[in-house]
Amino acid sequence: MKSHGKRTASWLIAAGLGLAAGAAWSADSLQDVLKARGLSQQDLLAAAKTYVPTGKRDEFVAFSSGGQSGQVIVYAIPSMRILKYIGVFTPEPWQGYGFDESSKKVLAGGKIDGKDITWGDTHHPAVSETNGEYDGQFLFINDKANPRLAVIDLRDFETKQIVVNPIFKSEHGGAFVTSNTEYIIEAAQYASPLENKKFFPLEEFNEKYRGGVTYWKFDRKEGRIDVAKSFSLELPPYSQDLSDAGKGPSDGWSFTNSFCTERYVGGIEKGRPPYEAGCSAKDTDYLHVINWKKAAELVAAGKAKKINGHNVLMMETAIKEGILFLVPEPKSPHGVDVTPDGKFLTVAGKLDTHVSVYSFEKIQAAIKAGKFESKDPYGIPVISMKDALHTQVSLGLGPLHTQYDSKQCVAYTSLYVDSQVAKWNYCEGKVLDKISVHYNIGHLMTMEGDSTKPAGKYLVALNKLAIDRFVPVGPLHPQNHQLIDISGDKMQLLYDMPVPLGEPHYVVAIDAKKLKPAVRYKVGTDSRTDKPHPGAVRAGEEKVVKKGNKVEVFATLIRSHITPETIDVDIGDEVTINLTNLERAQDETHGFTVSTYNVHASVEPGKTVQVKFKADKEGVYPYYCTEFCSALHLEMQGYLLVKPKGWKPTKTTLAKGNYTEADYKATVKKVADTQAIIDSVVAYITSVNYKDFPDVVAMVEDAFDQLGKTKGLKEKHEGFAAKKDWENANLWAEQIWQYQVKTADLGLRAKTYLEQNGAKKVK
Ligand code: RUQ
Ligand code: CUA
Repeated sequence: MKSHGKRTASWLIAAGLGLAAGAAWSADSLQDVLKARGLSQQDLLAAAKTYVPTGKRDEFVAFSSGGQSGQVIVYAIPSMRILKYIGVFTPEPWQGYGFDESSKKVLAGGKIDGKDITWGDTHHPAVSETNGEYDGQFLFINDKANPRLAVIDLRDFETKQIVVNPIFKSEHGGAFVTSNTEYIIEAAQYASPLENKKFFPLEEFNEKYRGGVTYWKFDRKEGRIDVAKSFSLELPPYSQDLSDAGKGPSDGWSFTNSFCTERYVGGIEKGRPPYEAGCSAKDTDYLHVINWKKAAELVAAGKAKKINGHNVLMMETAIKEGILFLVPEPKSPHGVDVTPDGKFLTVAGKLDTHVSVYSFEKIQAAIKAGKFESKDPYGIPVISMKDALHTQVSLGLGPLHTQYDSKQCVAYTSLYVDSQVAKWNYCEGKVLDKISVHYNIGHLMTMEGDSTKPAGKYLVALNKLAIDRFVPVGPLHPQNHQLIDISGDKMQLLYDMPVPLGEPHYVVAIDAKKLKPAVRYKVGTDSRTDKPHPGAVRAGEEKVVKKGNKVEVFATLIRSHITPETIDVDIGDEVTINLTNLERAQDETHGFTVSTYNVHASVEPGKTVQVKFKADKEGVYPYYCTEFCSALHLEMQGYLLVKPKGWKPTKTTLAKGNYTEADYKATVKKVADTQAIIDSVVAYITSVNYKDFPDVVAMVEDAFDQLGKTKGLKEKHEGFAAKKDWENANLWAEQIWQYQVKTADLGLRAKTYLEQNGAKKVK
């Protein structure tokens, strides 16, 4: 312990005096490097376009579906550096998600029929919008396998809510938001009876199975979905697929693709042709055109039917009220994507080489004129394709999804079979450029490319296969996201990024400047409810309350101790530990775990988290902070003592250390030396314009906060010294040094920051 302290002291001195050697650049010239690494000029250009120098930040932040991991992956563009995984449908230990009580409650919102579902097939993330533009406040994502939708608050990048679709058994066409995030759209995929747990044989598919679209009402002030105000629209048992909300002139409407309008039921095991054959037999499927604004009014007027306690507007009502229409679209279509101006919708053919551009104006004209070519078997009016089409463009094989550029009329469509991205003009209906990707692209994404104001610049191709692109890591390959420069006339491939967490179906990217996440919580906040946590305490209020076999601990965390440092319980006690992080400093998160009790908390500055378990095994269980938060992180520890039945103490004092007067004097000297370093760092900081750097101002505040904690300790150690209690005298002096170390650590960090960011001398 003592020698560790000494080493730290000399390290501090070295750093404080600026003796640490800086890394020197090797003498290679650019040409040498190109030659040695076998790089071309083109590679160099691509590298320069993606490289974000140390200390600098990226321009865009991407939120990627984490596929089967049930999480969200956050990465930055153009560097393609991964910033974070957000636990959504799946427990995520680092963030304590699913290991502390509040986050368990969020996950419990995703239980279906009383059962935990601890994975998700996440597909489509969506950023909240204001007037059709990304506003950076919330993120939504769906789970296709278990029809659920999650709300993530971008103020802290935490999942706040999971809702289960009350009538579907799967859902693919979500999450898509309306222009002002009034609703989050979620369309069913595989038709099934809407009434939960009702059985109907496949022979009754046409009569009893149904699809639909759900409109989840979003309460922006609460930051939560309002389940009671949400509703669905019953639709035929066509496999409703991707959706999009109208914008501008088409605001108030939504569009949902479908496939398998054949309503074919397979049975390959019985000798029937399989689904894939029967579901692609017809030349066209249907685009559903829905007036959601009117639908919401009808629901409010009591015209919906309750199914599983949820408001469902039945097809019959929707047809009668004139809010539901169909338009044929080429064979097994996939994406439907409304143009930034809201005037057109592009639909990709998947099994057709065309992208079809529908005109919203023409669709409206047909509706107004009552001009329909037919009705589907359920009586829904069908607008003819030619009455609705603006143009069709042959792009290539397997068109799937479309995104838009900041340049007028320019769109990009992924071509799955061709493994290409096509750049084309949707106003004039002509192809502009094509680029090969590797391999078999699914979605693609441009910056804010599905909003009313796409930002252009970059495109990411989300390829379904990586095959030979990376160092092999076994039969399961990473996914491959490829970054493409779209700023010029020709697209240019810049970078391959392996994604090793699941198949990300879709990504959205937002201008990084629009995100303003907090660095700390108001002290005592339960981050999952945004409310004060009942278990929060302030410094000095820590306590252990025992009632019968229930033990509740109210603890605090701050560099580098957990208060309390011992927790005594009897075997069988139910233990609840509330932990409040008292730090105000940026990035001073403490973690918490108790050996072998499967609890873990991530306690960011200001947060209060609760963990709970039954102390059902006698023994000694260390608990500690799991984040390397300070030089004395390893010492941020304590013991949970689980005593057996009837145990009585025989020894009542702790072992003493052998501290002498000389030890005490040495510690006092160390304190004085360290104070001199602190003073010199403070002198440097105050000699420059540190007040112009908000991050430094925060560090300086934190440093003085740490130093402030030494108040009264000098009197304390001197008091013990007067009584020749060298143990207490030495240890309380040592505690001053602990706070000094943290102060100096912060001061040095601030000094380095100032030196690297061009701080200027002030008089
Ligand atoms: S879709 S398969 Cu977004 Cu192309 Cu899910
Ligand atoms: Cu707190 Cu480590």
